[in-house]
Amino acid sequence: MMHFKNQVGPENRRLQTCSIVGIAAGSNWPKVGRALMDFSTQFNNYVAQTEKALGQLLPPATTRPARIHEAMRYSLQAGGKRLRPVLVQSAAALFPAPHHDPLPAAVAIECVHTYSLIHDDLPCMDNDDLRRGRPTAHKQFDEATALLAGDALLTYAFELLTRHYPTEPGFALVRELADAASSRRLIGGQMEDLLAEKKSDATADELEFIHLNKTAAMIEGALVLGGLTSSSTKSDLAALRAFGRELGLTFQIVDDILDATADSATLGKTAGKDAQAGKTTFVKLHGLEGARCFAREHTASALAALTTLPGDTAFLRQLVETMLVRNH
Ligand code: GRG
Repeated sequence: MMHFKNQVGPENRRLQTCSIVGIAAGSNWPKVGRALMDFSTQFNNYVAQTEKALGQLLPPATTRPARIHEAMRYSLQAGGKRLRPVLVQSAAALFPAPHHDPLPAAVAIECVHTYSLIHDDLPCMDNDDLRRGRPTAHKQFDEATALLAGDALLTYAFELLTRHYPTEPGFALVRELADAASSRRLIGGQMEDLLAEKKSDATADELEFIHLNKTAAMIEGALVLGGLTSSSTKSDLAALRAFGRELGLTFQIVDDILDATADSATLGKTAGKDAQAGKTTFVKLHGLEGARCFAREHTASALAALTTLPGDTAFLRQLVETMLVRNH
């Protein structure tokens, strides 16, 4: 039985009864050859813009005290999918000019995301040795430096927003990012995750809270930041948020599936940790096939949310379809 709250309409109810044959079932991904090329070129383009902006917008590694600035750059420039910066840029691109430059907002959210990864890896939390294919920040430096680098990245994100958007839309951007990273959302999701881990029999409701906040909040936030740097309306922002919520849930369910099925080298982080820790995940609650079915269901909801947005949504459509079949 599927306990995860159904967020959507009739299309999803159809998917709840889908015959599950594999993670790509129901997706038209393999059929989109040419579009796939365009999508990956565009994705790589957004990533390249992000890398360039990171290099330019972060304090130089030589800034005194060099150790903290080296640690900030070490974790931030270690790669990663750059999903959130890509979402900021692709959401902004939906709307007609004039635009504010979305890149400082893209870098700001990547700073907050990276802070959360550094802190999540600390011995007092997940105690992990590997992140983005490299030793975690506390392994490479030391615990105190890693803690401070995370703190510094979080603070720096807001400095960036106020410096690059001193008038409009600075206030709205700060508020959106603060909300996504807050004790009700990112930190709240992490807190419930830690509590759930201790009892290792979390309910579907607890799992929903954790994923909506620990994972989906920052994905929603990225899309809304992009919309705010552009000429979006209130209803566009609501649609971006709805899309982000469903994309975030798809992303997390696939993350749970990968943790159970992929190897550490492919993931660039330690695989199989969830089962080892007896953690409640979509896979534990619903089994691999049930989790795959849910991932397809939330993909369908994300695609439905896109239909109310203006502009060319092909990139975001392909992104959610790619998320469903990603292998890392
Ligand atoms: C410490 C406040 C605080 C929060 C930690 C990020 C996080 C919350 C925990 C990491 C574990 C986890 C599975 C989080 C869910 C969100 C998620 C899948 C993060 C990883 O994001 P990716 O895959 O990472 O986009 P890269 O490295 O590609 O940027």
